[in-house]
Amino acid sequence: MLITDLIVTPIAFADPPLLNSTGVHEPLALRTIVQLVVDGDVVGLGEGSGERVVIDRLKSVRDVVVGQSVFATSAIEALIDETFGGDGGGLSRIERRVVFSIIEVACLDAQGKLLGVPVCDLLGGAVRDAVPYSAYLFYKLDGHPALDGRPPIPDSWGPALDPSGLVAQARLMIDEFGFGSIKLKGGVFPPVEEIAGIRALAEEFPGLPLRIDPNGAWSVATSIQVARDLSGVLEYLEDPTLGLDAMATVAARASMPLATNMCVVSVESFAEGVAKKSVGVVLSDHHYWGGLRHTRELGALCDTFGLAMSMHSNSHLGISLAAMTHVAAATPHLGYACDTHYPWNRSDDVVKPGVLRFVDGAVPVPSGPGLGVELDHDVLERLHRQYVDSGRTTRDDTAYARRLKPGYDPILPRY
Ligand code: GKR
Ligand code: MG
Repeated sequence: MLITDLIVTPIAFADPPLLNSTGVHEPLALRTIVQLVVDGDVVGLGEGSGERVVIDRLKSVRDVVVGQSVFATSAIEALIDETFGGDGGGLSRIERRVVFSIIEVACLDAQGKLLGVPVCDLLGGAVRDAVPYSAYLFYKLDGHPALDGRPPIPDSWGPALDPSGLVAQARLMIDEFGFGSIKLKGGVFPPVEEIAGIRALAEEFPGLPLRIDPNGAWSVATSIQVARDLSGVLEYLEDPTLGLDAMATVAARASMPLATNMCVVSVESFAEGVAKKSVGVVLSDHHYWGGLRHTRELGALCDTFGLAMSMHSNSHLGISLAAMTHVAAATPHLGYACDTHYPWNRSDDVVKPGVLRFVDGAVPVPSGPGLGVELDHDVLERLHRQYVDSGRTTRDDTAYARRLKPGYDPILPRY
């Protein structure tokens, strides 16, 4: 059962103008879809970053991956490490794992299809039938404004620039998806305004766990103040400030646990984060941690060192959602509803509708072989064309924000 081809297709899909601490989401988000062919017949799917550098690296390992057994993911990882590590380019472990993760997921999808079992069974089996996700709220503009001759791009979400806009957005999401917890992407407005947003959500949705993530936009002093103000209101506070030391200082004074997808991001930073007591919750992400099996290992590591585990996301489509759902289902230690951007991007999904659905805020684990989702080749072709026509090769929220508001300064910490 040998890998006979690796097809790498960059795509671009519609994304609303979501605000964060570094700028604004552009009208198109970039992603890469991988089709890994086994014995010229079975195709495993993978999805990951659409950054040009990742696409180039994926293409450059094609010859290394082709000819390997689809079951030999450890050997494939070693070959990718050899290609890019040390003398082979000196890439960091995280950079190598970003490449490997997309290929590993495609291998697991193909393995599942060959064996007639779902991917979660290849990870030890599901410990939950459905994976809870949280409503991921963003401050947002009322559609992408007209720019350089391009007409405005409206969307159905409406603006969210104050507490009532956030509450309206949460209502839309919860009504449609049934989410049982809420995360707010912060770091956009002065903390006092974002605290008011969280309080409005707490009032409107009593009992729903709440989180805020300003992506390091706050100083240590501001983070401590916000932690005090929101004591008893947040289930966790995500990346209020930057770096393991600053996070440790805040963690020592905060009543709620601190969570991160920014300062504990690898095995190396994990050890340092544990020693410094920087965080209480690690946000896993199979795209960065090296695939589904390494994510499960991260669960065991967190368990061993007394840390909780949740899951991070970035703009993504259904292949990633399926992979996230399988690994979350098979990771006993994962104890919080996971993040997902899927509601923002689902209208442009590359997988055929029907399998991925939200029931009371949770995605039932797909039961078909492999990831259980099917690629829609027409949509793939359309999104690839969109990618080519856009001329884009990288995500740059700051550059886009500056085009909308000249002089925009993303300096961190900002408050
Ligand atoms: O989509 O703007 C965004 C988020 O800010 C994303 O880029 C982050 O990586 O969601 C992520 C997070 O939790 O930090
Ligand atoms: Mg985060």
